[in-house]
Amino acid sequence: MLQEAAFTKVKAEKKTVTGADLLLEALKKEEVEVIFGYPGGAVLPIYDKIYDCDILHVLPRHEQGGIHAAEGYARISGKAGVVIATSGPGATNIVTGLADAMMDSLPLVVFTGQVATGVIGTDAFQEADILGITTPITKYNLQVRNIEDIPRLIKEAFHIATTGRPGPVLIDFPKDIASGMIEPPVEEEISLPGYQPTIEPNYLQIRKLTEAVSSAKRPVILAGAGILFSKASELLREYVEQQQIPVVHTLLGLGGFPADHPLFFGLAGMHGCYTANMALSECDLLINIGARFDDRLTGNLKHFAPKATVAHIDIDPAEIGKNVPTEIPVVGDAKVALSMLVKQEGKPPENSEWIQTLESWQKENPYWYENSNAPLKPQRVTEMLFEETNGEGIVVTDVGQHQMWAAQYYQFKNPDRWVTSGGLGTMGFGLPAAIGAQLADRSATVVAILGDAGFQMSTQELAVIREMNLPIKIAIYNNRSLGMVRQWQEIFYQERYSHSKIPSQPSFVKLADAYGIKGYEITSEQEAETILKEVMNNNEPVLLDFRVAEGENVYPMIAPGKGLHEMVGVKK
Ligand SMILES: Cc1ncc(C[n+]2csc(CCOP(=O)(O)OP(=O)(O)O)c2C)c(N)n1
Repeated sequence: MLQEAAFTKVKAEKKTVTGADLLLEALKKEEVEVIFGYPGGAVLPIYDKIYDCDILHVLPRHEQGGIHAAEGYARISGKAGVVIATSGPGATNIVTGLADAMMDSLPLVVFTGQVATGVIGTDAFQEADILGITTPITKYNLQVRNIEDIPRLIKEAFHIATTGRPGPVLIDFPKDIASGMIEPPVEEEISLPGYQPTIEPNYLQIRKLTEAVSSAKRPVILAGAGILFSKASELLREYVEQQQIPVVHTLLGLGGFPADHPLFFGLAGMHGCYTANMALSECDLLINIGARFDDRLTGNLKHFAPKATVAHIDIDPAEIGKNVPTEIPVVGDAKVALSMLVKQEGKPPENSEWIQTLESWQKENPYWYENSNAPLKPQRVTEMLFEETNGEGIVVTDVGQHQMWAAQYYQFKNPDRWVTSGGLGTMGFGLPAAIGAQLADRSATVVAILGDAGFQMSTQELAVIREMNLPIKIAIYNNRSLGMVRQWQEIFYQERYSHSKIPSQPSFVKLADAYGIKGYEITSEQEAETILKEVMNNNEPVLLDFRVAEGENVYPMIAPGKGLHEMVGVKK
């Protein structure tokens, strides 16, 4: 008996680290600056270690807020956003954020607590099959089964999330794995033979593209978010200036090419500008760099780029030819592809007539709206926010009309200043994503442009803004309605406004006050001018409740089923 006790003691002395220790150690090795996490039973062993850990921990007031904040952080910092949620309801609360990050290729490493391995599958308290639930909406997910694997698995998770086409990775952590003790394991290298993204494109494809550019008369580059992920903005500019190729942007790509550049011809897609959509409709060579030809961009595929040879540069081979037949596929990193393209000896295209045509379209068919002092016009508010921030703010939006006005009227000069939920279109994204964006760049002026309805899907995160004193400028475009839904009902459902009007909104100023944040109700352009001057440059959060015109619509617009050339609401 005595001998056995002594043996147990020796063993106990050797067991020096827990699974949770290994997790936090691995996060430090990855140089994680911030964790967006919410505690609960299954992650208590991890939270007990977080108590002594010097990585900043942000407590959102809802797990969905936490994961959207991590997305905002990832988009601006270029690093993986880190999230922790407990098992069961904590884990299911982050599902929307995972789907959002998957759609918009945002790198996240998400840890969920899980019930102990011995009771998995028994419907134990707060058990949810989060691997089953999230398999289609994660780049990769796994459950830790052996404590000694933790350092390698976490290293692999960060590698997978941030390389190739970025995306969310989820690691499910059973409670006994987090609290179990072992001797510190030997550091293992990652080994992922099945995951080898192609970085350098095939040289022959680069040649083929160069030749196609030389012989094109009406080339256009469609620049997507891949430009931002691969940090290729400078090289894109160099290539465009060398070859004199006009550029249009996708919604998520905004800022990848400077909006004030003479070869920039605007945002394309459902609410894009006339010139960008006509450029895609009339071009003879379309070079897609890092965009995925989604339906909001292409409109009816039967009418999309009908006269063009299509080239597509993408790090994800699955995207090439998925929606649009592609004659020149180029698989690889956008920056590497552009660095190869600028070195090619290729004669620039003879396209001066094409550029003149685009310039005249741009002059004759700009975005337009009828301004008035009151009711305040949301387009004018966006222009004022642009002016007040010199076009250098970080703009984060929610989803709806305000999002489209932000994309149309805020002219991004620089990359990585734009955070929006593009693919999933997630209401409730904006406010928490602004928190993450501000944490990624403390010195930036962060403007959160939100609708009055989307704001109410995550108002609780005002508490984080106050607590951390983040000087976010919250601009609510308050049209007392689900504006984008109302617009569709007006145009496509004979003005039958089924549940899209909310005349009895609460006082957002009083709500802000309850959280200790100063708020203003703004009803005219004059008022907006005075208040913006007062608040935009101070170091405090503020809520601006812009009472904007209720019936304003976003134009131009491409109706579902129509081609890009069939825009309505274009200035004549
Ligand atoms: C979670 C979620 N639910 C529903 C929708 C559908 N939807 C898209 S835009 C919109 C209206 C948004 O209204 P608001 O936030 O006030 O913005 P506005 O369009 O008025 O600018 C709705 C309901 C969505 N995108 N996301």
